[in-house]
Amino acid sequence: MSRQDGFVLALSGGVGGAKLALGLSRVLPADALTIVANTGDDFEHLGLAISPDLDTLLYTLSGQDNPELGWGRRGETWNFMAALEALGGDTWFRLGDGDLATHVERTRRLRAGESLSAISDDFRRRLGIAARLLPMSDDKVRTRLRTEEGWLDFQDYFVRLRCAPVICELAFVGSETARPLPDFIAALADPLLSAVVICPSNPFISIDPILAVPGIRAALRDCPAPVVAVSPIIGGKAVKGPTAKMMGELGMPVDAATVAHHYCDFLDLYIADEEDAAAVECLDVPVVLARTLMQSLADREELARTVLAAAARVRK
Ligand code: FO1
Repeated sequence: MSRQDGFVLALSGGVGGAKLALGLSRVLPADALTIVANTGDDFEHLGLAISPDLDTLLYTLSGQDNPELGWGRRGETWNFMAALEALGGDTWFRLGDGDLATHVERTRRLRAGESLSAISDDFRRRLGIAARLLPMSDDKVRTRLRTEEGWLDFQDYFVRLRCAPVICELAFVGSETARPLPDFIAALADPLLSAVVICPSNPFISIDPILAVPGIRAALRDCPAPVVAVSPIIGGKAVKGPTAKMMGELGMPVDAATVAHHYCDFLDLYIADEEDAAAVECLDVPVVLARTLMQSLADREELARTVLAAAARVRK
């Protein structure tokens, strides 16, 4: 199968999303996968433009991801951090020596006037990644969280404060005027599109910023291809990160069904873990149960095959 026989569009953010994106990239033909990355986590730090979810996908899809941390590069050294610490610099957001090259070069090229999408496409080609990798927009969108201590920028909440503050509300600053990447919107209406896969990412901080870009939610509702989401919840808990904590703080039931409800206006199929069979049995949307915990490469590929086979059976 090549792109002429159909292609898959995956929406991803964070570590869980990147795992399934890798599985999809290994079971699909080289040019049959396009991945859209959340950029709401992006921020400027130490004068550098940092795009964590794009970088997690770049490193994961090129086999350079750091399996212990879930972010940054494998075999990383931390000389820059040590030297910065000695100078009294800000080291709460850890930048490895190899990872630093990504931020320095991206910042240089953005300042030279290149778009985030053009830089991302060049980086993925240089890293030997066949899948297309698109930011959700070339315009700046920044996730902010209103907590009991006031509004926080995303990385302050997620890294500096380790997701401890209780959240009341999220905002995606800049989303109202952000333009979706033309290739992203075009893909959603492309007759060759065979499925849209919403990866098992945190719905609030990784997928909602993508859905907040004007036109995306409507394009998903009108999409000719099946839209399939994979639950990021297993056994009523998040595999990693603050998804379950955020659900509780936002007054939602902490279970796999909550995510399906969150996407209900455009979802055609929900892939939930076998452990959550009871939680999802009354959903309006069709459900396929699967083993969704991805610990090995084989798990990533197996879940990708399950998702694609289930999507192929959806009748729109
Ligand atoms: N996450 C942390 O918990 N601590 C860090 O020091 C940290 C540094 C970091 C550097 C580059 C990068 O691309 C990601 C990094 N992350 C770190 C993860 C990042 O905050 C998250 O990956 C996303 O923003 C949410 O998934």
